Amino acid sequence: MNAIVSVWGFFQNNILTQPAFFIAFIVLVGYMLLGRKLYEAYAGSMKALVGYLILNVASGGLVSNFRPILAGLKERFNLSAAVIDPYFGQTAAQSAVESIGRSFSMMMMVLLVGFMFNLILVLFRKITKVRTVFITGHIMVQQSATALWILLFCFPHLQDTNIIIMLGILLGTYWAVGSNLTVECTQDLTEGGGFGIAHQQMFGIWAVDKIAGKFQSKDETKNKKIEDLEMPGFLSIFSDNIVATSTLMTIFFGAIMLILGKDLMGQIDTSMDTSRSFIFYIIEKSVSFAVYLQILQLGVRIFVSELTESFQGISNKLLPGSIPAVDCAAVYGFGHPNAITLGFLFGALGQFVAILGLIVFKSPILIITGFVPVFFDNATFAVYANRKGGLRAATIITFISGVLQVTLGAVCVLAFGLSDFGGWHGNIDWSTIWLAIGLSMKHLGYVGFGICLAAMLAIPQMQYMKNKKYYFSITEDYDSYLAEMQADECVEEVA
Ligand code: ASC
Repeated sequence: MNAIVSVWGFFQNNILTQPAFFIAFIVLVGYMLLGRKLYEAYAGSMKALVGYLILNVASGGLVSNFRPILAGLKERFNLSAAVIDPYFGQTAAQSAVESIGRSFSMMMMVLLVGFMFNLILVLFRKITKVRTVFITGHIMVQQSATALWILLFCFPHLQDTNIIIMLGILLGTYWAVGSNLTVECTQDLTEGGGFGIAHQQMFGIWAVDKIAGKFQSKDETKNKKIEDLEMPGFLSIFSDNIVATSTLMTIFFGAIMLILGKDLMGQIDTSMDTSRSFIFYIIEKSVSFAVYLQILQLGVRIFVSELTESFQGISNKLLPGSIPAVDCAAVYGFGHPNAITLGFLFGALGQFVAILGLIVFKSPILIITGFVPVFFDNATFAVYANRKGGLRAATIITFISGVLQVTLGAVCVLAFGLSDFGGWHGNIDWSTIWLAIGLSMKHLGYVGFGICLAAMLAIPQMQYMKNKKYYFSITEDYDSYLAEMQADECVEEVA
């Protein structure tokens, strides 16, 4: 028994919660199940590992460079405020759990039960209608932490084992159902990329995809996509994504770094060479945003193709008809690069307006913009929104999302008793869906838990009822799904 526990512990620490190795492992197993030669499976797995590590260089670089700059505003103005960001959220959740004398180590067990429950739901997909496996390990860690606090906050007297089982089932359902919701729009966006999204805004992506089309004007000429923007005169240089991103980020982060000042920036970034000009430091730091976005797209291109191909082995032999669900950054290689930049900027604008609102209306809780939600949620929304609703949808939706992230983030801090802990998860699903789940459990107890679980499990059933014919073929064989859809559309037109 001990041996099994330690083997599992090794797997969990080194593979399951490390997306790069988990994906490399899946690619290796997938190719072997497809009957490929061992050296071919090895080659594919190495490419997936390197591709994902390249993606990590980029998303890790974005997070570690730009998160402290935004959070520095809290220090600069000596504010007592909650930073809405999952890294701060995880720390706050851990402190909150420990403040009531409970053990935070339960979190890893919750993750394990949740992941297993996701697999069970996929295994019984004929009944559950779940098609996706959530494989973004570091996100599972952050979400298990926040959800652990929410559950303990609602059921403070529940024993550890009961917490682990209840929360494992609830989280596993959220991972399965949420990622399953992103299948249709992601397959369309990536033209059969063969993956869904396993991140912090899965319900958000579904909602954005549903409403984006409503932003289309009846007058066709007014419907501009971000890629169709033709800028007059010198502005035409901004059609180039590298020029646009570097310039906009220099203005945006440059203004914030000037507000923070050279001394505070020197404390935030200890690698800063104080003998160099602050202005050149600011330019270099800001344009590194564009550098990381380029790297990110390279990494995505490398690992996505290996994962998609090899996963057919898993879906043929182990989990029929399933697809993997991965980090939201995986779609950044499929949308227009300027959508990513604009989504971030309009999300930030929405957040700043909302923060001003909190100050003006003397909110008891102040919020500080956190980098992960404002960038990764809104850049992702803009990519999906631009496809269905063009520039208007991408900018308006991300602005509204920014406002909601701040206002509902403040509600969550209050509702979940986190004001003394300085942080909240902040991503949109956590300030909407999980706010609702938390409130239901707080006020209705176990009945609330049951309602939330049943409501989530009903979602794939409703998706299936609406689209019985293509529901499984869109993941099983995208090309024949497309061919059949087009044939059906032609028949309808003729009729
Ligand atoms: C998150 C988180 C990150 C980023 C990354 C985006 O929620 O914790 O580090 O988003 O996954 O690629």
